[in-house]
Amino acid sequence: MVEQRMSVATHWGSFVAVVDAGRLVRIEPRPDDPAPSPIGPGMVTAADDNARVLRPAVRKGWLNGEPRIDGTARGTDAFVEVSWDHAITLVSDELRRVRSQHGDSAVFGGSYGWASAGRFHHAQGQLHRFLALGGGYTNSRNTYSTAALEVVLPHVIGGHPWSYQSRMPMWDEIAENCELVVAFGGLALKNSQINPGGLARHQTRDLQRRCREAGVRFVNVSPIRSDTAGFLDAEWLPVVPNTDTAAMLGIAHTMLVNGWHDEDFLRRCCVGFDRFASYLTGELDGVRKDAAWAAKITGIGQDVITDLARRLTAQRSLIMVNYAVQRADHGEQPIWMSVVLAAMAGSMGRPGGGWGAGYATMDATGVAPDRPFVGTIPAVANPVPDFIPVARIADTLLHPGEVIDYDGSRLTLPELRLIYWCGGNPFHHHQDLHRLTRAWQIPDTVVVHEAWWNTTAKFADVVLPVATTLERDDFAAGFSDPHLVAMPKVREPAGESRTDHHIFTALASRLGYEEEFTESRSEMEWVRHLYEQTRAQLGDTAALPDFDDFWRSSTAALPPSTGPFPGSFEALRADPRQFPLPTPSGRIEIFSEEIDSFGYDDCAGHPKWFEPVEWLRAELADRFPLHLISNQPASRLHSQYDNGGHSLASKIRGREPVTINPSDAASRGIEDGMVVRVHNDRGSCLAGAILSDDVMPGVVQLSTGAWWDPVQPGLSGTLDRHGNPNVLTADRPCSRLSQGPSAHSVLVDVEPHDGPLPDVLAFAPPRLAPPS
Ligand SMILES: Nc1nc2c(c(=O)[nH]1)N[C@H]1C(S)=C(S)[C@@H](COP(=O)(O)OP(=O)(O)OC[C@H]3O[C@@H](n4cnc5c(=O)[nH]c(N)nc54)[C@H](O)[C@@H]3O)O[C@H]1N2
Ligand SMILES: Nc1nc2c(c(=O)[nH]1)N[C@H]1C(S)=C(S)[C@@H](COP(=O)(O)OP(=O)(O)OC[C@H]3O[C@@H](n4cnc5c(=O)[nH]c(N)nc54)[C@H](O)[C@@H]3O)O[C@H]1N2
Ligand SMILES: [Mo]
Repeated sequence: MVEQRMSVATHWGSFVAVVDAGRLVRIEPRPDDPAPSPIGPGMVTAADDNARVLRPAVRKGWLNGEPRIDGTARGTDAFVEVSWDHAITLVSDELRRVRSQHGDSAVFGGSYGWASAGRFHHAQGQLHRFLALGGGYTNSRNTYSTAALEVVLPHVIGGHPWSYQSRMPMWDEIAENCELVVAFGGLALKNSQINPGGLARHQTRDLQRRCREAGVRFVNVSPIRSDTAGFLDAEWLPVVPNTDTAAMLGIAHTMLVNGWHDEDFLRRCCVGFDRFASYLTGELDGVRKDAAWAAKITGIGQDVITDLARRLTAQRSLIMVNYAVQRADHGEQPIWMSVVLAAMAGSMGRPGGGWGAGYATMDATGVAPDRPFVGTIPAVANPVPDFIPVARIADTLLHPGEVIDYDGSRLTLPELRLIYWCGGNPFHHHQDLHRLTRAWQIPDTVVVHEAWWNTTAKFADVVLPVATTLERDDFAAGFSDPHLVAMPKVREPAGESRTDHHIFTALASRLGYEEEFTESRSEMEWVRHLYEQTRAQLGDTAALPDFDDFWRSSTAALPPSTGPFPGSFEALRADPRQFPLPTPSGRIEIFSEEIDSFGYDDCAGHPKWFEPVEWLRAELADRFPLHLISNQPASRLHSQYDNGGHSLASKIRGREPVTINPSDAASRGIEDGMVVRVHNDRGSCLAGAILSDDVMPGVVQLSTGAWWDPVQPGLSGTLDRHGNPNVLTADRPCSRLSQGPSAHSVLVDVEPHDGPLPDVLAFAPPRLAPPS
C-alpha cells in the first residue's frame, strides 16, 4: 500500500489528505497548525454519503408542466434524473426564454453564500462571470454577516466597508500596549476556526493567550459566558440581548458627567459630539441616558457601568464589537455607538487601543491587517444595474415593484423569474424559512448547483451536481492570510458531478459564448495562469517559486502588508488636517449630516437607543419569554458539513443541541439530553437540550446550520424535526438604512417534546421518480 499525502485547503484551515489508490482514507491536521479545526477530518464520511447528488435531477412537475403553474410543489415533488446533455438543454433554453420574455434583470444571480476556498473554482465568481457574459443579472449587495456594519461604518469612519480591518489594532499590539479590552459579544474561539478563503495556520488562540499573559484584562459583555475562552479569565457581564447600545450609552453618559471623556480628541478629530451629548443628557428627548437608565434596560448593574466608564478612560482600553450584535433589529446602532464610545474613552489612535470589530469572528481578523494581491477568476461588469439588499430576497419575490429605502436611495424591487443559486444555501441562511418558502413558490424556475441534497437542493427545479473542493485542482489564499496553499484534486468527483466551471462552460457553449467564458483555457491552465499572474504582480517583493515548485511544496509565503493604511486613527489623532478620514467632514462622524438627511425614523443622525421589536422587555415576552441566540455553530461552517463526522457527533438524539439555563429548564420540566420543542408564532423545531449556566437566564442558544427538515415541506409553520433556528427568526430588516438581516432579535419558548420522536430525514435524498 502506497499512501499519498496531498494538500487540502478549506475555510476551516489547511489539512493533509491521505489517499490510497485514489481512495480518500482520512484528512489530518497539518503538523504546523497550532490549533487545527476538527471540522476537517470529519469531511471524509460526507464525501460519499447518501446525501450526495450523483446525477443531474429535475423536479417532476417542472419537467412535465408549464413552469409557473406548480411552484407550490417545490420541496414536495419527486425528482427525475436526466443526462447532462438534457440538463444543459433545459437550463440554457430556460435562461434564453426568461431573458427574452422578461429581460435580463428577471434572472437573479445574487447567490449569496460562502461556497468553498479556492481562487479559481469560486462558485459565485464563476456564476457571476457566466451570467454577466450572457446579458447580466440582478445581483445582491452586502452580506448576511455584517450588512448593518457595512452600510453604517463608511458614514462614520469612511472608506471601504471592510477597511476597518486594517485600521484597528492587531493582537500583538494589544498584548504589548493595551490594559483593558471590553468585548461586546465576546471573542468566541469557536468562530476563529474559520477564515474566508482558507488559512495556513490558526493563530487567534495563541495570540489571545499572549494578551492574557501580558496582563491584559478582558470583559465579556454577552449573554453567553463561553463567548470568551476560559484562559482569558474574563469578567462576564451577562447582558440582555440586543441592548448593547443602551449599555454603551450609560457608560458614555457616566464619562460625560464626570468629565472623563477625551475632549481634545472629540474636538479635533470628530464632528457632532455636542449634539450627541445633548441626547445623552436628555436635553433632546427628556430621557437621561445615565447608568441607572442603562442598568434597567441591560440588566448590567449600575455600579458596574459606572466602574467600566472609569476604567475605560483611566487605562489604555480597546472597545471591541463582534458581528452578532449588529445582526439584530437596529443593528447599525451598536456599531456606530461603539466607535463613539471609543472616541470618548481616550485610547482611539493610540497603540493597542481604541476601537475594532470582528476580533475572533474569523482567524485572520486582528492577526494581520491585510495581504497582497492574489489572482482570482476575473469578474466581468454586470450590464444589469439592479440589485437588492442581500436579505431582502423574500420581500423581492413577494412584492416585486415595491419601492424600499436603502442607504439614502430608493430601490424598486425587480420582478425575478429565474433564480440561479450556486455556492450558497438560502434555506440555511435566510430568516423565517416559512416566509421564504412562500416566496420561493413564485418564480418560474430555480436552478441550483449543489454537492448534497440539502434543503435548497430539495426546493429547486433543476439540481446540477457539483464536484467538491476535494475533487478539483485549485489554490487558496485566505482573507488577510499571507500564504498560498495548493489544492490538488485528491479524489474523483462523486457520481457524475462536475465542477461549476465545467457546467458553466457547457451552458456558455450552448448559448454561444464559450470562448469568452473560458478564454480558451482548461481548468488547470486557469489555475496556473492565476498563480503566475500573482507571481508576476508581486515580483521581487515575494519571489514566489514557479508554479510546479509551488504545487510540489504545497504552500508559499506572501510578504506581510505593513501599511500605512489609509484612514488610520493614529494619523488622525496626530493631525486631522493632514490625515483626514474619508468621511464628508474628514473626521469621525458622531453626528452624520448625511444619515440625518435621509430622514429615517429608524436610524437618526447619531447613535440612539431604539427598543427592538422582539426582546426580553417586549410585551411579546409574556407569551415567548426566552430570547433566542442563533449564533454560528462550533461544529461546522454554517450548514456546510452538517453531514460531516464532527457535526453529526455533536447532535443529541439526532437533533441540533439547544443550550438553556438550568433555572429556565427546571421551570419547564426540561432535563439534560431531552428532546424539546422550540417554538413561536412563526414556527417550531425539535432540538436536544443541554443545561448550562454558561447561558444567562432568559436566553436560549441554538446554533445555525442544521439542515432544515420540515415534516410537511411547503406547508407554512410545519414542524422542523432537526433544529434549524431560522424557522423561528424574523425576516425583518435592521432598519431602512442597511436593510440587513436581524437574526438575533427573536423571542421563543421551549417545552419538552411530547409523543413519539420522528426520524430526522434531513440527510435523506428526495424521492427519485422514473421519467414518464
Ligand atoms: N439565524 C441566523 N441565520 C444566519 C446567521 C445567524 O447568525 N443566525 N448568520 C448568517 C451569516 S453571518 C452567514 S455568512 C450566512 C451563511 O450562509 P451560507 O453561506 O449560504 O451558508 P453555507 O452553509 O456556507 O452555504 C454554502 C453552500 O454552498 C455549497 N458549496 C460549497 N462549495 C461549493 C462549490 O464549490 N460550488 C457550489 N455550487 N456549491 C458549493 C455548500 O454545500 C453549501 O450548501 O448565514 C446567515 N444566517
Ligand atoms: N465555527 C464557525 N465559525 C464561524 C462561522 C461558522 O459558521 N462556524 N461563521 C463565520 C461567519 S460567516 C461569521 S459572519 C462570523 C460571525 O461572527 P459573530 O457574528 O460574532 O458570531 P456569532 O457566533 O453569531 O455570535 C457570537 C456571540 O455573540 C453573542 N451575541 C448574540 N447577540 C448578542 C447581543 O445582542 N449582544 C451581545 N453582547 N452579544 C450577543 C452570542 O452570545 C454569540 O455567541 O463567524 C465566522 N466563524
Ligand atoms: Mo457570515
